[in-house]
Amino acid sequence: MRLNHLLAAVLGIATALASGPALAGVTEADGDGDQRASFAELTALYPDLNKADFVKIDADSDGFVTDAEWDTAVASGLIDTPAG
Ligand SMILES: [Ca+2]
Ligand SMILES: [Ca+2]
Repeated sequence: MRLNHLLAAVLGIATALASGPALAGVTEADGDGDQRASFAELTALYPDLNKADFVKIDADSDGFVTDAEWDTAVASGLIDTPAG
């Protein structure tokens, strides 16, 4: 059904818009859609990110960064957000 595809696309855009203003962060980096960003996914988007910083961002040390962890890291100044 075409309509379902269109609806899914619209919902996807709405979700992306609602996820935050300046910084998409985890959502943008999440290549496999599991709502978490692995080190590989994050470095694909932020090549300057090093493992030490990733470990700091990954507050519960499960090897993935969630939106909450990312927001906390941004709020605490751990992540240098790109200017703009
Ligand atoms: Ca992912
Ligand atoms: Ca984590």
